[in-house]
Amino acid sequence: MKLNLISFELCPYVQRSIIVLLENDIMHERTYIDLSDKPDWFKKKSPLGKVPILETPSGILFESNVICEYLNEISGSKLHPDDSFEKARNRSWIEYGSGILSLISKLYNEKDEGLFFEHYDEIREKLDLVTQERKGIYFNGEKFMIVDAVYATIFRYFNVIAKYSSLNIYKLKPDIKDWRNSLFKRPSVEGAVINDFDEKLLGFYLKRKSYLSSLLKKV
Ligand SMILES: N[C@@H](CCC(=O)N[C@@H](CS)C(=O)NCC(=O)O)C(=O)O
Repeated sequence: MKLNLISFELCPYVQRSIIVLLENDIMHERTYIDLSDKPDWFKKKSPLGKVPILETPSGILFESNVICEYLNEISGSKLHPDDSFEKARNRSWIEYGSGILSLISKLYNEKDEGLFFEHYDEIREKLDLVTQERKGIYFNGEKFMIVDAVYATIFRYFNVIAKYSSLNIYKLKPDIKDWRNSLFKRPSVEGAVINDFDEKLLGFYLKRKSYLSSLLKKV
């Protein structure tokens, strides 16, 4: 079955889909587009004008959660717990992760120092809370699942901030750091982004001319 994921290099929702593709060894192609210059063919294919979209022989799918669920289902459903309550609980925390992604965009656009640290503390508290739900090296224990893919993409933002500034969200939070470290040992997580992702995300952060931009410098 031929699958093509329409992608954007820096998108965390694309990354979660790629992680699920890689975890399931699903053969696929990826077509990267520039969101600031969307091709006409993309506008016709994507009902929301957003990535990711998944082209399948049966048609187009959009919304990363739906794409991840579909990819998981066609591969034996191993990236969700079997138990209905646990599966629903995972989905709850996946939604929570998407909420954190919205806060992250507030964070990198914020110009005011005080408000920046308000967003930062809110994100740190939320990450602390979800980390307390973790039952082992991964969210559900010893098995990596979709919920882990979602948080890996969140941690990647803070890895880059810690690399290019003195702001390190993991410093006072060893549990969050442990989860991050377990996730970044997975080839799927490593392989979900382009080689020069860190530099490109740094460039994206710097362009915002926000408070975060002022903290970052190239090393
Ligand atoms: N809820 C959507 C969110 C996807 C999303 O926001 N994608 C962003 C890139 S990360 C996008 O395509 N934005 C459109 C734009 O920038 O014009 C999903 O989970 O797939």
